[in-house]
Amino acid sequence: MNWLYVAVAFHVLIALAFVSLLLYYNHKTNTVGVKIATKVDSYLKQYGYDAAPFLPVWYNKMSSVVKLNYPDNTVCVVVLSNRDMFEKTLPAHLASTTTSEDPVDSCTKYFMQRARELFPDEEVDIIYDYDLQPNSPLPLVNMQTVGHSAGLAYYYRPEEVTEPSWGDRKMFGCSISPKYGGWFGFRAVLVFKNVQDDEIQYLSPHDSLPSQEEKAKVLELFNNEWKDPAWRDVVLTDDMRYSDEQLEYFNKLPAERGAIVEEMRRRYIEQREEEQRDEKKEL
Ligand code: B12
Repeated sequence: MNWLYVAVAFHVLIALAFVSLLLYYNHKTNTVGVKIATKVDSYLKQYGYDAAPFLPVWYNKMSSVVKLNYPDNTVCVVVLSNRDMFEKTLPAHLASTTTSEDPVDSCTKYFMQRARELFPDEEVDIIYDYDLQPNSPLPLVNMQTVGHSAGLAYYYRPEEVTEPSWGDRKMFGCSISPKYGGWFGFRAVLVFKNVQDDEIQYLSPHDSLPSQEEKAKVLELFNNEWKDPAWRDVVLTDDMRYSDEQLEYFNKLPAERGAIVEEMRRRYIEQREEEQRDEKKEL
């Protein structure tokens, strides 16, 4: 009989240990920073944006020149755009606005403000990829290092290549995501100024190009032939590639993008009118 009690007690203990582990794991993965980023990501996903959390302390330890001036454990969320932002969201945005602002910037601003409204009780600063420091060519935040510290995209820096073919030439670094390759753009950082997270775990980004040769190759492509999509294609992401129109748009200088924008706006309005005519016919 005694053995029966011991066996039951033993099983109860195992079950308790298992439940505590589950609770601990859930607590560690469901921290306030993760919850906020998940809420932002779930809302923005339908519009072609992805979001992930990071802390200033992670970013500042890496970023040697451009610092984020917030307390170490302030919850920050980085947002990038994927092909769907341009293909699905931008046309409707173009048809609904007459702003002279850069269309992608205006569209992103609109959705970042909607994302901020999901948190009416929080104070949220928004930093855009194009925001510069006062009287300086330096950005307010180095988006590629942000992407690396949030685990979204590995930032390949020229300093990582031990025997560079380019010698002393100044080279720019390039971020590659395991999900999108190079077919994405960093857009913004949301800083939740009054929210601190001491529990969130740092997740390092996946290094899709582990060899020295691959690292050197992507940097050569990005620096020598950035209009050619080869650097974006170093990781296979077939259904995430930009359309020809989107690639052409991002390969042009902002001042030269007007014709593409007008064509997209015209096409969207025409499509909508056609859909409305079809709906009327069905009634
Ligand atoms: C200024 C700028 C330019 C300038 C100068 C480029 C440059 N990199 O300096 C010009 C006009 C030339 C340019 C051109 C382009 N750009 Co540009 N540009 C920027 C911008 C606004 C700032 C870059 C910058 O000045 N960084 C600051 C310097 C100091 O950073 P850094 O040299 O990398 O040094 C950092 C690292 O060393 C880091 N660090 C140090 N130690 C460690 C250790 C670790 C582990 C890590 C992770 C980091 C790290 O610390 C430093 C920062 O403090 C960024 C957006 C942004 N806000 O970041 C886009 C950005 C870099 N550009 C981008 C792109 C795509 C382009 C273009 C292809 C044009 C286009 N279609 O948009 C071309 C291609 C350039 C080329 N191949 O010649 C993308 C890159 C995306 C990617 N996948 O990497 C960005 C991020 C914009 C975006 N919205 O996504 N660009």
